Amino acid sequence: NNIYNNINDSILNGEKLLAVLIDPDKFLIETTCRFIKKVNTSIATHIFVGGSTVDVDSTEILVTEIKKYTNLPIVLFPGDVSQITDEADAILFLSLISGRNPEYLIGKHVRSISKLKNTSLEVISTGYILIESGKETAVACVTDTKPMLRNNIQNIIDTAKAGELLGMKLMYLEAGSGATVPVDADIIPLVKKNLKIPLIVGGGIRCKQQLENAYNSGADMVVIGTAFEDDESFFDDLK
Ligand code: 1GP
Repeated sequence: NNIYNNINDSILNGEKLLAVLIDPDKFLIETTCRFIKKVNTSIATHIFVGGSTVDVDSTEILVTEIKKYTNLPIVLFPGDVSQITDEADAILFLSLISGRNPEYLIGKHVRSISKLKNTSLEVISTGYILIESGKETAVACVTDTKPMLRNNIQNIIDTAKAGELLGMKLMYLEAGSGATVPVDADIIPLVKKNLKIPLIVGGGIRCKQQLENAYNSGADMVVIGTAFEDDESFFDDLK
């Protein structure tokens, strides 16, 4: 349980964590060396790999390539069973607890076991909560679920707590990749206050101020993908 334990240790030491999300579907493999060198010299602590729709095998090919250039932990953030590869260090075993689609609550998980049991991946049970963000995101579309309403904060708090009581080890508040607005800074502290497990926040974070807002409101880890994909100089802005 190295990766999970390290996350907890970092939080106990008052550190904030940043995961760079690489979506194999949007990433040019030829740019891996240059991109990962940027990641290595940035404040990033983790590399997440995954996406809502990814070609079979492209995750494994990309993770193998990324590993050549970094010692940072590589964590799968899979949208589907086909994205599981033993080349990574860990997998967020995500259950989309904001939705009511059984496939994303437990269905795909059952089908992943024949693959997972043959890997040495560290499996980290993660509650995944999609929150409305101003436009329909790929994750809502692919999972055929509705995001939780931003103004129904008590429902979001209770959903996160229910996930924790079910034994989930991380809780992830997601606005969706490329979201117009990130998860509301009013929601994050209220969810955090009610949880004992680490809180991840992602979706729509595009500038240093939004990153700091998420940390200051209680996010232990922030996930950023699109802003780095669009402009690699964002790594330098965060120094
Ligand atoms: C998506 O939370 C992640 O699952 C990252 O979102 O691409 O908007 O940074 P962005």
